[in-house]
Amino acid sequence: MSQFNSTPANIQQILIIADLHLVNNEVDKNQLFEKFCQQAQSADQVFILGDLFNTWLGDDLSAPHYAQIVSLLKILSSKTQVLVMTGNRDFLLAKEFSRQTGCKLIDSPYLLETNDQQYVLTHGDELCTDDESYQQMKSILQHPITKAIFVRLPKKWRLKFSGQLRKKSIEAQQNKSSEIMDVNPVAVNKLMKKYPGADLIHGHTHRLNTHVEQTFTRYVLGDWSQSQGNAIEITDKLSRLEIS
Ligand SMILES: [Mn+2]
Repeated sequence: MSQFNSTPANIQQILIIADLHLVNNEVDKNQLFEKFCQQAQSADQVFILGDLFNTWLGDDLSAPHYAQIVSLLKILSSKTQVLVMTGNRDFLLAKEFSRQTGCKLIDSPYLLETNDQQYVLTHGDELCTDDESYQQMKSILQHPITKAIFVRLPKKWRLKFSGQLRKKSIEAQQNKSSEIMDVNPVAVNKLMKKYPGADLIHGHTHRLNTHVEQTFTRYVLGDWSQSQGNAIEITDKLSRLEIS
């Protein structure tokens, strides 16, 4: 579902990140995120475009597991508006996460309107249409009925199931060419036709780059390593930030 969101005229700075794939015991990356959160307190809006967490198996199970990150988000959202889109790793983020962190969950695609420009924000995996087996799997796993059943399963089962799924996904990726796992230009054009004049910002592919197309620009966010993160900053113009 599309959302139309006017950003108030007094917005000075918007920060956008994606694909941190935070893991509870990866101390360095968590510290990098903490550093980002401190810098981001002075922003007017912060967008997280999916896969903030490496896995999210339901708010009841994962919120306590990621207690440190949850508290960082809570502090950040007390200073600025934090808008979170789910990715393919953390698509089970839900109401209780939102309540505990003060972050607002947003649907994809999200139309961000500033005074100067419109941006379509999305995680990006739905644009990887060449990867048919992935899309098939996604339509099953992220179906509202599947999600409703999964979050009600005993915690032990959920942990076991996600471990098996992860193993399968790693195996599947090894047999796919790198083109298949990138966005499909036809899918991108189809999306952008609905938003004439807007530019696109997405993550998921971990291929940090800026692609100037005929009618729009596609900004791809990169993933975060243990020693370096990246963000897009929108003020009266768009620029890239490095977090290290
Ligand atoms: Mn992803």
